[in-house]
Amino acid sequence: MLESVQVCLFDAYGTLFDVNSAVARYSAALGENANAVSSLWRQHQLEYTWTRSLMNRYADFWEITREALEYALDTFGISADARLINSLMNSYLSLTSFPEVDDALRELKSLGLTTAILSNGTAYMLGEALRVNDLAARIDVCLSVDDLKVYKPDPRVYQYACDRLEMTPQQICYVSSNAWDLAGASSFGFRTVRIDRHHHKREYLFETIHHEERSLSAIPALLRPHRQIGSLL
Ligand code: LAC
Repeated sequence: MLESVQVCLFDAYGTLFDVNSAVARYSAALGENANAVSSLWRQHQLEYTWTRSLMNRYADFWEITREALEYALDTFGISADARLINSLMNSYLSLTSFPEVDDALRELKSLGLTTAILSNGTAYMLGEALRVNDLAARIDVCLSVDDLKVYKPDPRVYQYACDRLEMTPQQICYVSSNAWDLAGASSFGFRTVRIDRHHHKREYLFETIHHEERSLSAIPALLRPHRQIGSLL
């Protein structure tokens, strides 16, 4: 299924960047609920992307991320002074990338593949995350839903990637840790690789996922055989 792949297209948050790293830096200030805050923050951040898309009330991912953070802090009765909120939001701008990301991207590029991001994040958020992790040179194209004002998994988002990359869906290998995003990408027609870092159960079983791996480290080996065949032709 991966023979035709020319581009490795990555989801950003949760796939390249660890969304829990924002709160981890402030666990002392957040106390025993730090992990729960992080999880509720992420859950509501995503929920707001879906509800706002359905309601046709787009707000960019930065604004949505702040709304979800305020809700999560409020839920746990953490008095949210502006300083803590600003610190956590700034922390979200510099999320830590997962340890294997740099090497995996370098290997994919050495195979002659194009590396790209398709994310809900704004261009500024993505640019900062790449910059602080020293990954900017590893990504050829960085695409944000902000250009369309609608969130994943709306098929228009995946179509936008095809248009911008000038590729058919079959030429794109989409890599994500987010089940709902992978379902959208697979339904659209991309080749898909699920990164299951935390041993989550499969869901959206009506969609085909072409490969499942524990980390990005496995992806170059999936694509290398096809690149070698391609170069002999
Ligand atoms: C993204 C979120 C959904 O990067 O993880 O688009």
